Amino acid sequence: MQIYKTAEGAIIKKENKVYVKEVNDWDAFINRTGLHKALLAEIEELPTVGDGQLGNITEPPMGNQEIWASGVTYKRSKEARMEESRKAGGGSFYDRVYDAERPELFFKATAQRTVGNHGTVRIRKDSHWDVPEPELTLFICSEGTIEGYTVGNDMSSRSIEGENPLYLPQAKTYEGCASIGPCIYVPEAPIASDTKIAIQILRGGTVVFTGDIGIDQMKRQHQDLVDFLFRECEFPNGCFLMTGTGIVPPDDFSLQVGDEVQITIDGIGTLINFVG
Ligand code: DO4
Ligand code: MG
Repeated sequence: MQIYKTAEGAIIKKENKVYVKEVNDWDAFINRTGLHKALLAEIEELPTVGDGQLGNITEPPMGNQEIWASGVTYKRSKEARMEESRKAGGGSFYDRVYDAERPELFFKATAQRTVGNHGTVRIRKDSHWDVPEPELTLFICSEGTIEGYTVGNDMSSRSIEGENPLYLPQAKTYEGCASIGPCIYVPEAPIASDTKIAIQILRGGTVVFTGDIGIDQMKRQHQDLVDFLFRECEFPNGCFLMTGTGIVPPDDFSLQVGDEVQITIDGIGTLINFVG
């Protein structure tokens, strides 16, 4: 099942049927343990509509949740970051966190700094080397259980993070630094381990970068990341957690204003963003 957020409430898609539901409180609507089961019971009563409008939905599927992110969970991320920070002496920190029991977790964004499908993500004006990071993103309810999945774009400044790893919060968090959407995928069982993440970057209509990776290449388990995040933080509305990137473009690539970023994850859909 997929749930989309609209100005009026929610659109719920189950197989080839599309249901509409008035929702006044999105936080309460998604923050439920056993969300799949609860939605199954609710859709019985709901009117159905055509699926024509799904592609036009632009709201990120979030309310007052925070977005957190995990880092260096794929080998490619470890290697790219060791290389970009070598001159600054940061090389071995990424290596060590990749192998450590404690994962790298960082605060990414509030709703104010997040856009949805077809929204404009930004590159910082004081950065000259920027990439999107395509990441499977978990929705976790306040009880700490994974209830759904969405597509995430963890926009990152490689020049700022590479200058000094202590600049990570500035490389990662600024206006328009994150995108999630187009919906929350709420499966009956955890997402399939053969799920693929794919990215395409277009410049003036021409593809300038493509990449893909399977989520089975991730070093850590989703629930382990969640357990660390919930050790000393409470999330009264639940939260989103980006699970890290396994795709980093080559070092001579940087995003430019006007680029279009398309990230697709099996079962969820495609998140399209423009770079501003
Ligand atoms: O270590 C810095 C950030 C890592 C990250 O965002 C990722 O691996 O996706
Ligand atoms: Mg990332």
